[in-house]
Parts: sequence; C-alpha cells; structure tokens
Amino acid sequence: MIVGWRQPIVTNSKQTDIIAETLDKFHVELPSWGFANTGTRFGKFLQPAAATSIEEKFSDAAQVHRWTGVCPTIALHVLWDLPHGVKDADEIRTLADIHGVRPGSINPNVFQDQIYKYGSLGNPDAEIRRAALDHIFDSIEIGMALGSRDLSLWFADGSNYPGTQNIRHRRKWFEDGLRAAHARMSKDQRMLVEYKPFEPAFYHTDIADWGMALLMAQGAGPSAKVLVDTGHHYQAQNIEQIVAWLLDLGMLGGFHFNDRRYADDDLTTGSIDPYQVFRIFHEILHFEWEKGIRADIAYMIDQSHNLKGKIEAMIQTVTSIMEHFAKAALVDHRKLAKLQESCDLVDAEGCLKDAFSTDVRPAIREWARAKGLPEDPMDAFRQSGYLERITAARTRKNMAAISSYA
Ligand code: PSV
Ligand code: MN
Repeated sequence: MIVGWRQPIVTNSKQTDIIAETLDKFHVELPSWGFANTGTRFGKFLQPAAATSIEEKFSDAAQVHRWTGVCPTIALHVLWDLPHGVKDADEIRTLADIHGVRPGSINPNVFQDQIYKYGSLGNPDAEIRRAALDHIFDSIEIGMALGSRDLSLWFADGSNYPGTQNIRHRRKWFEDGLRAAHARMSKDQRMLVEYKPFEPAFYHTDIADWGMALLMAQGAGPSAKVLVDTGHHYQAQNIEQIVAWLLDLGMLGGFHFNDRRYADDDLTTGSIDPYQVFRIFHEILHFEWEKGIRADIAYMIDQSHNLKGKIEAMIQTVTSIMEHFAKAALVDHRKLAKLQESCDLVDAEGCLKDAFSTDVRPAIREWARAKGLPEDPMDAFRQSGYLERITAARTRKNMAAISSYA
C-alpha cells in the first residue's frame, strides 16, 4: 500500500446521469478571431494552417463543433469578419448553412481605426463619438439581419497619463452613447457590456471593472447586462463573487473564457487555475438549483493562441470547460446549503472539493458516445486529416503574409 495515496473519486451512475443532463444543455461560443493569425504587440508567429478568410473561420469552427458537439455558434468581430457591414450578412448566412455553425454574438470594433486614438464613445471629440455610435448602430443592424441576439461591447477607451482626460465627462458620454445604442436594439436583442481594468489604456480605463459595467448596463436599459471576461481582473480578485452578485441582481449576461497568469494572457481556459473555473460554474449552478431556473448566460471563449495550433487549442479549451462544468454539476447542493446554514466550514468546503476532485472524464466519454460524438475529440480531429488538408491549402497564403512582414 502506498501511504498517502487516495483512490481518485470517479463518477457513479447517478453522477453520470447528472453530467449527461448538464452537458445536453450546455453550449459555448467560439471566437472567429481564435482561428486567424494574431499575436502580441511584439509580433506574430504566423501559422501555416491559420484561417485567412471568414469562410475558413467558419470551416474551422465547424470542426470544433463537429468533434465536441457543444459549439454551435461563432462570435463575429464586425470589422474583421464583416468589413462591408450589413452587406456581408448574406455571405455569413450562406456560410452558416454550409458549415452548420450559426453566427453568435456581434462585436463592434471601435478601437482599431486611427480616429480612436483618444477613445470612441468617451472621446472628447463629438464627431468621433458619433462615428463610434454609428458603427455600433450598424452592428445592431447586422445582429438583426443575422438573427443573432447579443451585441457584445468592449471599449479600449481610457487614458495613459494622469490629468490628461476628464474622467467624469467621459463617463457621461459613455452613458449617453450606450443609452442611444440600447434604444436602437430590437426587443429580441441584448447588449453585453464588458469591462477591463488595463490595456491598452494603462492609467485609466473608462469601463474598468464590473461595478462600472453594471452601472453602464443599468443606465443603458433593461436588455443590457454585464459580460465577465475572466482575463480582465487584477490578480487575486474573487471572480466567482462578482458572478454571484451579478446573478443575484439579474445582470450577468455572459462570459469570455480564457485563463491568465499575469494580465489578459489569453491562456487556455483552466490551464492556470482550474479551481477558479470550477468555482465560477459552481456559483451559477448553485444559483440555478436554489432558484429553480436557468440563468440566461452566453458562454463564450475569448482566446487567440499564438503558439498552439488554433483548432487544437480550441478543442482543448472546450474540453476543459466541459469538464469543469460537469464537475460543478456534481456538487451536492442540498447538502452544501445545509452545511452553509450551520457554518460547518470543513464539511462545506469538503463538499465542494469532492465534486472538484471527481474524475468526470469517463462520464463525459459516455455522454459523447450516446450522442454519436467521438470519445476523444482531439484524437478524432487529428485522425480526420483536416489539419493536413488546410495546411496544404493555406500555407501559400499564410507564407505570403510572412514574406510581407520581412
Ligand atoms: C479585449 O481584450 C477583448 O477581451 C474584447 O472582448 C475584444 O472583443 C476581444 O478581446 C478581441 O480583441
Ligand atoms: Mn473579451
């Protein structure tokens, strides 16, 4: 006998049923930008198989969905994916039909153009604020044309040097802009307001944290909610507490999943702090159990890998997210609620840890088998020959981009 070694906790048949039921209802959205060549501000390492067009992004996203079964939608970034605005909607619809992946959240881009050097909706220049708002209006129209519900707003606005911007004026301009955007949306659309405490602005960011995003969303109108990007927090911030508060206030709209070591690192979800992913899912599933309702949350991935193969990185992420969601579903909510009431600290924490320590992979494999999906999505993808095909088809295009860098 090896002293100190404990048998891993594996699922029993009741738990396998719980996991199957949970995964049946689970979807996570893929980011179109996760399939294209992207990099850091120091440079890009271009990949021969990276997607070079919106068609290739749909095709790659469809692969992830095909092997995992839980990614039926793809988030679109307007300037990158629909450069001609709503005129590109027909092409997107055709691609969705061909590849069997629907357009998901629509992400306006009010950070890339030269005019946004000093901000978009927070810019002191009223004409630039207007240009940003017009782009957001166009994005709302795209959402309507594609039947996609969520308008996902992230702003790079802020300043780099103390004293250089009027923080209060900018706050008001944001409030006005978001209210105007909300008034443009149809009743079926939602606005998600994302926050970020740093980068690219390093002194102040106009929507820096969940409290500011909450106030902005509440000020915009009833269909505006907060989007939590797990990378957009300071070290040691308790993200699951933010999640619990937003749930309780009916203001949690969605997630951008990734992981972080230092800042907004875009690391594979669960690669650095898997327990945190679990704790976030636990807060959601415990809320749903207690209230007897399903929280209306858009689960989305926001990762763009520079070093790992892009499709493999996405499959690895989706698999990790499924595992942590499944583990969170195994928490004995009734028992935990009682232990919390009686402040039975050791056993309450143990109850959480038992679920976290359970090896859910056999149950997920069983679920996949029952769905006609491969038990090992990564292996199925590797066996499919897709990567070899796209590498052959795309290398020249991607290499041309490399030589244009030289
Ligand atoms: C910004 O860091 C962000 O998290 C926003 O969600 C953007 O839309 C996305 O990354 C891609 O740049
Ligand atoms: Mn994000």
